[in-house]
Amino acid sequence: AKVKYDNYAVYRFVPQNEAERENLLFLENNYPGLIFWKGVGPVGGKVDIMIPPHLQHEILSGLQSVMAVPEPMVADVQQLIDEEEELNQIARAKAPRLGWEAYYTFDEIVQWLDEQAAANSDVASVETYGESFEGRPMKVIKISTGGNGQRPIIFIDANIHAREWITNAVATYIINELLNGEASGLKSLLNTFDFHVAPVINPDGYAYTRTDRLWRKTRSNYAGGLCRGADPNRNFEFQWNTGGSSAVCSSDTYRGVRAASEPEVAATEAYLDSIKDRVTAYLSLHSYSQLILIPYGNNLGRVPDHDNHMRVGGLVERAIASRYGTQFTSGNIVELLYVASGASVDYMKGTHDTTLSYTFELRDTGRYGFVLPPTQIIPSSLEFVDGLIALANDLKISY
Ligand code: VAL
Repeated sequence: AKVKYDNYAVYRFVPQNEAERENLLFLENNYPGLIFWKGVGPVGGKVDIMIPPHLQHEILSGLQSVMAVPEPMVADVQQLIDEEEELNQIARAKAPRLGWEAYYTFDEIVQWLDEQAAANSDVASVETYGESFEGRPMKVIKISTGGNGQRPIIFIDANIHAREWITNAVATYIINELLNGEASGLKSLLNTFDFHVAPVINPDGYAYTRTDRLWRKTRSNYAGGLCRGADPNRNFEFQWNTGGSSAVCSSDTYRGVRAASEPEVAATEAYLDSIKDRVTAYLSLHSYSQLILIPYGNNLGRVPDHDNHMRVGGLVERAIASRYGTQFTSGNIVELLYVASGASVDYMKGTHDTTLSYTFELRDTGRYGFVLPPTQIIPSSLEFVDGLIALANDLKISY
């Protein structure tokens, strides 16, 4: 049966001082019934907490005595989910084949990926580089118009977090533009770069979001099946378990029993290792918050080329805003969000010194959060492509 979120509400808190921050942190660490849409970061940072109806009185009246409690940002999460589902079904009835007016399932996405490679076999191929815990294929499409396997690679991963549906849709949009886009500014980048795009790197989690729309992690078994899954973006090898991840297997940020314990992470690391010297930009797609995030996510401070990441981030911000005015903000992960170790972007920066390594938090800023209506897929994709072109054009100067 589907997991339902009737009358679950999302509240946004902004701690004004360390004491308020500690209160929220206490909730994050001690109330497994709360689902943090956005975890606790610095004083002044937004914290979005989904509270089930049976806990609302207890949590809110407790908080009220120590800090301001706002109106809910989302009053009934199930209503958002139902609306998304309805829009999705209408769009799918009109266009059953994969497109960008609806969200598609894991099986549909990989089938489409294979079809694209077959139809464009002169420039594209799909590699199955691993298998998920439940046996689903880990697939990456590689697009290259020449250069004998020497060109620098722009690598895009998406949907490492299962509920962030917009990310696989933007990833397939990019693939489609690279292969079939007519007047697309993306296509000409293929004279300089190869693109490797892995649109769903958490296949089991994504499949499971058909049952639980807000599932985040993988689906491996822990504690004899009492817990399912680890957070794959807390499970990468570089400085694993150095802050911002949980040792509790039921937590949404559970780091796993060891680095790369998740087969999806081990396989992705191995694939990345095999192309490491050619990857010039690593872009990890997440949602939501409209951020362009710079490693590292643990508390070790700034990467040596932080300033270059900020400079390029600024170019990307402006390119994104030029389409609809959507505001993205660039900055370090810890500064703009929260501490998090074991992310894919840290792995690429820290282990392979990839020139540009970013996490993109796509739309929106919280009105819909993870449950972004499918009508926003095309605008999200168009503005992201504008940003991607700006990023690649800047990189191009060095090739
Ligand atoms: N937001 C991402 C996550 O929570 C990264 C940037 C840390 O995994």
